[in-house]
Amino acid sequence: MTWQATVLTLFPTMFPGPLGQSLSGRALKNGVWSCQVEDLRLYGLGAHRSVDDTPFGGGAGMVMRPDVVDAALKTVSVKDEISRIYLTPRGRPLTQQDIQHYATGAGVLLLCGRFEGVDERVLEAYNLEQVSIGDYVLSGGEIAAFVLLDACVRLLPGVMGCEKSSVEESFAQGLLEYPHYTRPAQWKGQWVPEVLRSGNHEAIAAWRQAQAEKVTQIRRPDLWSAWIERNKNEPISMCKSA
Ligand code: 6GU
Repeated sequence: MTWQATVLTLFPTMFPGPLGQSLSGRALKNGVWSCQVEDLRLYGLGAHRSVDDTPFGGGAGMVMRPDVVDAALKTVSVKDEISRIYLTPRGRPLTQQDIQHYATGAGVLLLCGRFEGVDERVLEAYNLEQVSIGDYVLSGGEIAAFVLLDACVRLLPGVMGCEKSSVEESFAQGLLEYPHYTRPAQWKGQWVPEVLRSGNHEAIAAWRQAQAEKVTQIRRPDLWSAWIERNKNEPISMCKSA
């Protein structure tokens, strides 16, 4: 069963772009996922295939017309059960939990806006989920679409191999990851922490857990508070991993 990505964009040649490389590229070739791209320009109006217009109420920029976006959404054929998403800095922040939800579903339909945005009425009419990838503004939804798709595709069965369990990595348990080291054991006078060379797997797991907690506390007080809250009923060690 192929995981189905459908992207509606004014820049169809951008896709699959970086996702045609490396692990996601191989998975695409192997039919683990598909990337159907729909050119919004084809639904534009008049001789110039116009897709946008000036905002009611005035102000800077252009807004994508609801009739144009509607025509495109009506035409694309996707399974009923896929998530329909509009990528926008006004959306709810995307989390690893969302990614796991999308990746375990049948696929996603992604509407990429350009200009100032898309007319609100068509977003409501199709009840699109509105999702943002962070608190900064991109010039369009396409790069956000790459981010969302990359994060999903790497979780699809067979894509990542067993390099790393997706259970162990950052955010899966709500903490940032512990630091990594490889050879040489001493580099520019700095040793790899002794415990990691000890062969004591229990001690290594405990050290990594402590490091994960420490770095989360320092860099992400928001994640740390949430983690404390979730684990406050865990007796003695809060170490649940390893
Ligand atoms: Cl999803 N789109 C755009 N244009 N800018 C963003 C974003 C999305 N997420 C954060 N900034």
